[in-house]
Amino acid sequence: MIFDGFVNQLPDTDPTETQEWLESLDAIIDTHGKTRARFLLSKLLEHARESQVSFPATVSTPYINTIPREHEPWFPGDQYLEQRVRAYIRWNAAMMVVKANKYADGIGGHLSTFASSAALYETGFNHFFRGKDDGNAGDHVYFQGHAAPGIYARAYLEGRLTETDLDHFRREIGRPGKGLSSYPHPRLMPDFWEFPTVSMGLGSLTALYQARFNRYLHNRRLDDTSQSRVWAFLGDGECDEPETLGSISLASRERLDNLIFVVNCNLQRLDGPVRGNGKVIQELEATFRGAGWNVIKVIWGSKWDDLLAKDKDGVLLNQMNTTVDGQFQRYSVEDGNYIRENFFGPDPRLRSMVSDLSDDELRNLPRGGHDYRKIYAAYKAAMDNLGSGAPTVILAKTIKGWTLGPSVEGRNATHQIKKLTGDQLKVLRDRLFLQDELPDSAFENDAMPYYRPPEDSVEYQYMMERRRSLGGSIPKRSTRVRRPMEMPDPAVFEELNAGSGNQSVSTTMGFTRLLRGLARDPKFGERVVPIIPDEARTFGMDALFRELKIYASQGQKYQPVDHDLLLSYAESSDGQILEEGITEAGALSSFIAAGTSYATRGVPMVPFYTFYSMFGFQRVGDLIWQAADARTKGFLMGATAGRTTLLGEGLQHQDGHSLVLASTVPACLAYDPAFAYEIAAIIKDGLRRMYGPNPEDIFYYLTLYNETYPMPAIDAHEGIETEIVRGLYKWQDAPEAAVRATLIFSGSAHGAVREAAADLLEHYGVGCELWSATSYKNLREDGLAVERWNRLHPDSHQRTPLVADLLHQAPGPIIATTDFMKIVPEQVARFLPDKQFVPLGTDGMGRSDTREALRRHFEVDAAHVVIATLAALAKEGTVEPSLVKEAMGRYGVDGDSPDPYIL
Ligand SMILES: Cc1ncc(C[n+]2csc(CCOP(=O)(O)OP(=O)(O)O)c2C)c(N)n1
Ligand SMILES: [Mg+2]
Repeated sequence: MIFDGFVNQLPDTDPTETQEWLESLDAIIDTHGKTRARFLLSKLLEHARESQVSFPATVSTPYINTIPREHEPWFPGDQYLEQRVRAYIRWNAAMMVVKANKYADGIGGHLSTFASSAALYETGFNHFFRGKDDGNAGDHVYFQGHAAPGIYARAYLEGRLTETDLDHFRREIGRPGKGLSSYPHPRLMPDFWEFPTVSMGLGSLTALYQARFNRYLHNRRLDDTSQSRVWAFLGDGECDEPETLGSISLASRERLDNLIFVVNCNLQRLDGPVRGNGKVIQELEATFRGAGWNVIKVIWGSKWDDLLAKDKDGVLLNQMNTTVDGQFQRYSVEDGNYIRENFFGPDPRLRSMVSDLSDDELRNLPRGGHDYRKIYAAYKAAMDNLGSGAPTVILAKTIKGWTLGPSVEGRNATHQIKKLTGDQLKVLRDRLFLQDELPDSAFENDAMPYYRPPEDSVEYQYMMERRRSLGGSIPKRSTRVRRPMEMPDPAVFEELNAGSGNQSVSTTMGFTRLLRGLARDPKFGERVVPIIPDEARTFGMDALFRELKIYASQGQKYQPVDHDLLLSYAESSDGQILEEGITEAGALSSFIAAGTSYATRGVPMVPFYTFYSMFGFQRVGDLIWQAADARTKGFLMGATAGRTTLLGEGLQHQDGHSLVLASTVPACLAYDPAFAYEIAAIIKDGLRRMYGPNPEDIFYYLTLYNETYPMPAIDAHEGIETEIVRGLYKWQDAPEAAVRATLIFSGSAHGAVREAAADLLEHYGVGCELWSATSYKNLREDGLAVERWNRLHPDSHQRTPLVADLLHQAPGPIIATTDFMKIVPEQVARFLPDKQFVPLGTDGMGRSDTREALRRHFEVDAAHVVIATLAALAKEGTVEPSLVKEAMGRYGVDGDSPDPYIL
């Protein structure tokens, strides 16, 4: 179809020959019909490709297996033993969910996802997935989140988990690290799960970038990743998430033949069919093929091969091609007679094809995704694909809830079914041929038995031998360091401590300087991973292009337009910068891959991901949550921060709430530095906490502003760096004055606050003490911890929150000004009950205007700090209330101007 009208434009060098070919085709259509004509054309294309006649790939193929029976490799496993092991795992996976819901009604869990994908996983476990016990990093396997029970069930069979552990599926409290979390969560089971996947779409996206990051490490000669494959197991419903398919073209562009997606196409999602009126496998095939992937369809089990071989007229193929998924789902729940009448029935040629099959045989014609030989062939082809440059997707057709019995299998409600009655359990047992292992007596007194084969059984021995030969059990998370990292020379931070003298610079520029310094460090430098989503010029980071180079797996095949400039656009296959283009989701996935490299590869790396702060927590908040789950380390740098500092950009660019959102992520330390030396102290301490002795699995969020001003030098007294990182420190004592107040600033708000302090002294005789609040999040978390401790230790000496301790002697009312929402400083107000605490912030939606106008609009400029301070002093009775009015007059503030919060 893609050739419509295309050949017309090309000269025909031999029209007679062309005419002969066309007439031959017409003759075929007339005598043998369109099906035959289509077959011959496909054959021609196939032949052309074999003869190296390059031809654009067609995006879809018939609804049959990509790998024909005659090309299937020899299956090296023991089919019987694998089937037994699979039956045990199926049983235990179902049992743990059913049991969990019996003892805690409503606790949830999923039976049907794993039931449909057991063979997909087990073929991987027995023959492909590489572990880490041989000292290498192994494969990276992203398990479909809802299939977790099956993965636990195998770990139980292998002796990694006990029955008590299984009984604690979804009952984690009180068993730190030992309860079984609902889904793959490294945060909760740090020795087991490696990759969080359950927020649909994020597993596939992060897997893709993991495969890319492996290549980055390899090309930069930091780790040999050539043996590691990335396997990502996805649901077909999950493919509707934009994150799932949104980056697949990157995988082919980057030639990620180390990446294998396995899509479990059970044709159902939670509520019902994924594509009742269409064919999801065909749709996905076209999408992935169009994006340059190697697509392997595993649709039909072996028993269909005989039928297809008999399909001389193409009627079966036609029926396969034209039956929609909703109807296939119907066939999965109906008996053999229904299938005979409706699928094979309408056409006598089709009907006769299956005349020798009984109804039961018809009903049991398996889907390809339940046929281990077909799966093995597909996985092997994906492995052999290494070197082709194309990533592989395996589209495996399955039945949701397979083997779980007629009340569950293929039902629309199957995803939500969590309970099975005693009778249903016996049906499952019989279906899995476990009568010997689990006789009726095993179910007496409502018992719910697990089954584990004895260690001297051939099944157990076989299963363990398979894993041993593949490098040990998985999933297994390890923090064993394979390539230790050295910390940077502390001198690199000194430069920022000196300040900028009279030169006006921004904190963004200060950070860029530090980043360059860190990357230049002879030992530590190679571990720095600067990540930017097409915004380097905005942040003034383009200066790093030439020096650090942009990572480009293919190198630079062109002469850049700015080649003669000092700061030209320089790409290189061993470049250090990940210039991601316009994809915050992709950039964050790189952040996760780099920031978990200490565990996934045993090679600590330090990502610095710098982005438009508005397009961070707000845009890709779920990925940031996932980063926390994955125990990612590194620095998120929210540049162009603030709702008034970023002038002119307006409503959808000016960020006044990323710090609020950051406060929702426990593993994230959030800072709002005002000065370059604060950034230096925070990053220095962050590196120590994340990568030093006793490392913590945390990451940092720092705001960076683009407003320039002379950076003050650090007040280099003993302990200043500790004061900065704890969240609040005194920046300037109050001058001698009769009336005094305390002004706190953070980030770019320091300008208005310092100006206000000067005005307050000059015009109103108020002396202000100035404090810099680098992290209200830290202060609040400390306050909450102290409050909790006091509540639970009523007999002990009661502790004081840090913020109360620090501000104990701060004079007068406290006015806290931020370029973020008022709720940011307000986080600590409750811990200062004896103080009048007035937050000034930028609540409301953004506007396009100058900094000055914006600060006046949001009432965070010097005038409003003065007014708020005088109002608070008046409330305390320290100054005359009339002073407030006087100040409003001085600054031209209209008391009846609209509230900026109003839309
Ligand atoms: C982002 C997100 N949205 C919704 C859900 C809730 N959810 C869990 S499983 C599921 C259906 C999954 O269907 P599919 O991807 O086809 O997987 P299957 O279980 O059929 O293999 C949904 C909607 C989720 N986990 N993540
Ligand atoms: Mg599905």
